[in-house]
Amino acid sequence: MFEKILIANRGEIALRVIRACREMGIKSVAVHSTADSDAMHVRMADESVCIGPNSSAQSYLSIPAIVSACEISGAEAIHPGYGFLSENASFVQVLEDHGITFIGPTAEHIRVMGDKITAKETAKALGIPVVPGSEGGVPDMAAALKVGESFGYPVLVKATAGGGGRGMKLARNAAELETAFRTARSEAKAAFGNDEVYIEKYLEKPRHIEIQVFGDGKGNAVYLGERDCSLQRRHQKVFEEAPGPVITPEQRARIGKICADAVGSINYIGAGTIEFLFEDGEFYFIEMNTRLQVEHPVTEAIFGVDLVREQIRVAAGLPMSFTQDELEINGHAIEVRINAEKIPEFAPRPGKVKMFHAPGGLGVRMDSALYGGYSIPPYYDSLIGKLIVHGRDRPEALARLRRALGELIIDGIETTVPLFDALLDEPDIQTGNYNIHWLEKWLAATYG
Ligand code: MV4
Repeated sequence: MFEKILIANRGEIALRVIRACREMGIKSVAVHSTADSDAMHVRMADESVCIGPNSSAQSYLSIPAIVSACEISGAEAIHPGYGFLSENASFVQVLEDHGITFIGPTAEHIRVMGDKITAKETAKALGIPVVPGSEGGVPDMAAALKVGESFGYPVLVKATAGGGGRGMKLARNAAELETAFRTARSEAKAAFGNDEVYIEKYLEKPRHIEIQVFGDGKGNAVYLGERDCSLQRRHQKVFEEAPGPVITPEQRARIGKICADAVGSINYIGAGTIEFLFEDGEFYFIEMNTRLQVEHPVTEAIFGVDLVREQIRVAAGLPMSFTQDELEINGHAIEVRINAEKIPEFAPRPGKVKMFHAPGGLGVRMDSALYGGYSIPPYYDSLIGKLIVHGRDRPEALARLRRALGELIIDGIETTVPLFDALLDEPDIQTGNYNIHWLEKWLAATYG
């Protein structure tokens, strides 16, 4: 096992990894920008290294700065958290060249899944159901119109280099497709330096269901159920739950086995998430994320596993500490993302936190790097905490969420907490009756 791990991240996820290290008897090294000298992850780690100025590009995204910090501190492995360098194949390649272990998948698996066409082709070849659409990239307008003709409208034009909703254009007929194809191409060229696009049948009212998978890199892999992350605003998740409120045990077992067999067959190592659109009882692959996700705690809650500990174990060449047969769902978990933002615009509101009090009690987990007197810097993501509740069933989890939100105190800044108080009053949220469009529609109806 590693003696020392460097965490190439900040905020709550850096704390999450430090905590796993400490329980495993592994020393932790924090890295930080000058803006983060007083950040909690620096205080909580065993050691820390300043890696650059405020901007992410010169600190948390700087490969040379992070590799130097790793060599200076003598850490043998790097955990990337989520975001930043977590899905950067060249970073993983550089670490390999320096004899540093990346706690995550191989550069090759990251590369394949980072290109949305190769990801979809790979998924399809591995037996995962995909959204009907073009075979790979669509080279020109004539080919685009042919796809529209054969699958029927509406269709969605997506950028190969996109993902997370960036560079998508909807077309409800051939005339719209002419515009959509052209603009998708030029926007993709401008945003990603790659104008390749592909086309899919547009699903009107799906849910976003993602399957958590985990592999040991030696052909063994498991699935840990699904998360329903349909409640999003501008492709940012807001509220996530596990299990999915409308997924049956049979649907879960079927898609889960397909996903676990797929990642096992490619010797996938570590945590992965296979994202699907779910409509009328069918799953349609859209993307795979080759990292630990923000919302991983809801899966940890219902399965009683520590996913970061498992990531570290398999990176060190050890087996996973459970088999598929030992994994059983226990109750229901919900996560809400607390952002330093003013609703309803979701405008960033960094600033000084005068007082912070985290809720507690049975079935409550607060992952946050806040403390009273902390100044949230304006340079990074506005996520400042995740409140995760766990109950024996969904109604109990919802009641616990309302109770925990009542105990939470974040004074001095505006946050998304009032949004969750309002959401909990909604019958559709209470019954789980929502899809990927529900939140945006509700925000428009509620706040204008
Ligand atoms: C789709 C879709 C409908 N049909 N693909 C948006 C983010 C990216 N990961 C995939 N996205 C979508 N792809 C087809 N063929 C609708 C969306 C979509 C969406 C998906 C998940 C969660 C929220 C969403 C909000 C708008 C659109």
